[in-house]
Amino acid sequence: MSTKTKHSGRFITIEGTEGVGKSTNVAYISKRIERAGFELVLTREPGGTVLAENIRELLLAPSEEKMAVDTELLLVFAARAQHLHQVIKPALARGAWVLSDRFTDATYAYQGFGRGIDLQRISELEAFVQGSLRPDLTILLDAPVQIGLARAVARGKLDRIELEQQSFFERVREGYHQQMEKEPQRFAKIDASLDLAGVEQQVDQLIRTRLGI
Ligand code: T5A
Repeated sequence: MSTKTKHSGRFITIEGTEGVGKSTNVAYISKRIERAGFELVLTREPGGTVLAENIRELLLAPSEEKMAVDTELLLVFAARAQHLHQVIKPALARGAWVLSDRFTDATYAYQGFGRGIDLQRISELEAFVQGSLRPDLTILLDAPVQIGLARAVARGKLDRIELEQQSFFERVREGYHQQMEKEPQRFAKIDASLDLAGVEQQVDQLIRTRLGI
């Protein structure tokens, strides 16, 4: 990882429904940022620290006891509080770039639109945990739910959330679309239904136009 810092850090998040290619593209974007000579902190949610990764395990492991939706919401924000304190804020403060595989837009999409939790409640927790910190750029990988789910299934065993019905992920996708409509300047949408070369071509152009690298 390069340690050269050219100017103040940027906070970039990548979002989308299951299996759309977030991890794959995060690796590609990281290489581009590091090649441009910036210090990059590559991280993910839920997770990104030892404690937050433990919370991730709780969230994603299938369990006989059904997790209450409020428990799920609070665990997601508990992990985020730790992640912000331990990783994201210190990195941005020293001028590093932070690239996170998911962040709070996932909470609006999954817990809000997917589970039906009042968006106002999520917004209150967002303000409590993050203060005014928001991503500078959010890359939304968008594809029909079936395409992503088929990719996730082909890759192997499904976690607790991936075992949800297709209708749940349709609501999640709609949630992302609505988030994007509310904040079009922060979001950039990529058609993730194309093959990898087609997706990388769009990501490439986005990095040039939105990040100037
Ligand atoms: N969650 C998270 C909440 O409910 N609330 C929250 O606030 C937060 C932060 C996290 C789970 O937690 C939930 C959402 C999630 O359910 P995760 O691991 O971040 O889990 O999310 P997943 O969507 O489960 O991640 P995946 O690893 O399954 O999907 P990715 O990262 O989108 O996809 P990726 O890159 O692993 O690719 C999947 C497969 O497709 C292939 C890849 O090689 C891989 O095999 N692929 C392509 N194939 C063809 N064409 C392309 N363009 C391809 N791109 C990738």
